[in-house]
Amino acid sequence: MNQIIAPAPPNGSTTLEATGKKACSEVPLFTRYGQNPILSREHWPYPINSVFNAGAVRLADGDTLLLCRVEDRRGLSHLCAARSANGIDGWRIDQEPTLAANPREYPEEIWGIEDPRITYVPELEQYAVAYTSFARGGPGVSLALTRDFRSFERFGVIMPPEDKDAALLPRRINGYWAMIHRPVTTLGAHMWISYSPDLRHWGSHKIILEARRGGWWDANKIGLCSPPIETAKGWLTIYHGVRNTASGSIYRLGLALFDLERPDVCLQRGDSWMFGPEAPYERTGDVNDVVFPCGQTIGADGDTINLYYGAADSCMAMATGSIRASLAWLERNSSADQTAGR
Ligand code: BMA
Repeated sequence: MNQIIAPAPPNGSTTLEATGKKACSEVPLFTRYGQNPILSREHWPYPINSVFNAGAVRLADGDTLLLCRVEDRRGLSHLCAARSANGIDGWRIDQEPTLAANPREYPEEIWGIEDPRITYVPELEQYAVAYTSFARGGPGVSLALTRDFRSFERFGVIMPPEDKDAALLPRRINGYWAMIHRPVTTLGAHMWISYSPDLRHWGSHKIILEARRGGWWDANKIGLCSPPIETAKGWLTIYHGVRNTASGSIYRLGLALFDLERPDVCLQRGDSWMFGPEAPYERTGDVNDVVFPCGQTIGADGDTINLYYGAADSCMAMATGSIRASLAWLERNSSADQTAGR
């Protein structure tokens, strides 16, 4: 009988352990909720195709609100709110779209609105919802403010096509609002930051994180996932990276840390991905091999990350992680020269 024996590492070789680094598979940073998916089209009070890529927030009354991207049976998306006391089940779903495209007043939305990221802004005492508006020119970034997820003040498109994957930081930086977003330019599909005095006029654009190149998991395209989490060490940021393969794209998640007062400065960037499509509902759906978070809530302990993510563009799932563990993972798994693509 043939026996395959792994060769012993040569003397003096450097193992991952010896360098203090760990392969991503050894460190399950985020743990999937056992009864995923938490929301799918069967839950919906009206006929839809799919529900995915929800923004998330903990409301003042303690409820978790997911502002879900809902794709109707024309293939166009709108946003619909689902509320739950424990953020896992018992969802109370709005009986009709909460925020629907309004192409008459906002022609940039003729093909729908998608992928909201929610930021609570204490100075405004409102939630800022940055979402993708989709029309002939391609996807752009639109913004709305709301106090209650029932009525919205719409700002229209604030970053013209092609742009998406945007979230507002919760406070001004040196007097200016800051928005992270992902335009596609001749330079590629990288993450940028832009600043505004009034949330309407945006400038001082700068690349903050580049897609890597070649064989890397985050070659080709990257984009912000959920809004950055403010920690003592910096803005802890989950981003997605897209690897193009012969059988399609794989959407996986990485971590980066940006300076608190200079959010254009990347302090650390993980080399490996820390979460990717493995479960059946992530591997198979309308778009296979996609995990796509647009929001998280932080637990009462101030450390637990409840990460809400769209799976395979078909349903909503949840995984839990820890801010402390994520920062420690970044310490172990990042190397120098983090901003640039390699
Ligand atoms: C991205 C976005 C997401 C989607 C993903 C996978 O470009 O459009 O909404 O989940 O592709 O299809």
